[in-house]
Amino acid sequence: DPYANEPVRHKALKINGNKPFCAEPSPSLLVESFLTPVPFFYVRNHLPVPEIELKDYTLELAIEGTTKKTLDFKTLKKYEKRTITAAVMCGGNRRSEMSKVKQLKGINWNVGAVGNATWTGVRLCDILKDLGVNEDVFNHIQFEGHDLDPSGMPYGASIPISKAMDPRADVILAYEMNGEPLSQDHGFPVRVIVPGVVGARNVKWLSKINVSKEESQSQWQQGDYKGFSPSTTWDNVDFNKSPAIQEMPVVSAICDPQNTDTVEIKNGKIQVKGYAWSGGGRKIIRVDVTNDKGKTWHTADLTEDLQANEGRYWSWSLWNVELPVDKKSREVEIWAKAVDSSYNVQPENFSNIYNIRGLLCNAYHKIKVQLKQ
Ligand code: MTE
Ligand code: MO
Repeated sequence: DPYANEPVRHKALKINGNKPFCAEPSPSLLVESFLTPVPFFYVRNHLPVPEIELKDYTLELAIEGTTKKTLDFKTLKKYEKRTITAAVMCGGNRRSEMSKVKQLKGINWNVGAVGNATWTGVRLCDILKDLGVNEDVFNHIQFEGHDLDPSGMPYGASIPISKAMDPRADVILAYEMNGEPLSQDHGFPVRVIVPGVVGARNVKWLSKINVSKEESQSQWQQGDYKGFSPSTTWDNVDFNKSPAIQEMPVVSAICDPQNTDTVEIKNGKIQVKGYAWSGGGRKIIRVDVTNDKGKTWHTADLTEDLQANEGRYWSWSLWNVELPVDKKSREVEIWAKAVDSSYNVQPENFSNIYNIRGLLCNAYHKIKVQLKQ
């Protein structure tokens, strides 16, 4: 069993799949702190977790498949040390809500396939500059992981070279998460953090960087993590016709209370908390919440990364709001939607953004709670 030696995980994680391991924290736990503690940070593995000893770790640097350099961990750490705060979100986060529209394929994530952490490591742009990469000749930076499928093929993904070479894009080869060496599940000893970009490109257990004219040819870049029209079916889908997801759209979720909870009224109000985030470094400028199906919107208070600057809002924002409720009603329906700095807003419902893989699930979050009488 290739999964026989998997790491021990915290009991608070709700398991969505065991082999490979996929798990998320409860929504209320998720919004308890601005930085997600490592044991509660969602895990999305596609393959068995590789066991790597620091002394054996190597990172291969290649151009069009030809190895140019091999770095060991010590040599990698000689590049300037950088720390960023960034959320990582799976492309399938909130899939369980989209699956109510129509059947789809994928892990049944609730709202917890996201976490916010500090990441310390070296900048990818520094390594590529050192390698003498000419931005005009190549188009993509491909990554491979040390995790292998049964045929020996590694997990792989790629990002556009413009993203990889831009110092302000803050793409990091991270060796620490929240100030500690990476845990085994989150990519020990080195993973890529591509802030603002779908989780799938944040390759863990990084083994190789390949500079290329082409995208990664992996299944996860070519045959998965792409969006489609609601009318596309498994019979007529053509993966070649959709681009791979990179930057993520604006999203928010209500985390506390949760759907079907019973909540207490205090001074005629109920307290509602959640998170909001947008891809591409776009800032969350507002979160609107309603409990009368949009007749009245209440603006939430935001907790955001005060260190972030123009176009580099990689962290999520946490939000909270007090909603005035009518004591006579037993049930309240709550909706939340976020707005980002490009004035992108979330779509109102899932039916018009449904896709067969259940990705980019960013419609209004809608829950129903009971009022404690
Ligand atoms: N990297 C490798 N090597 N193998 C993987 O299975 N999963 C990807 C990405 N990087 C994956 C990977 C996906 S789809 C996501 S959402 C994130 O890692 C999850 O990161 P986390 O487990 O640290 O939360
Ligand atoms: Mo993912």
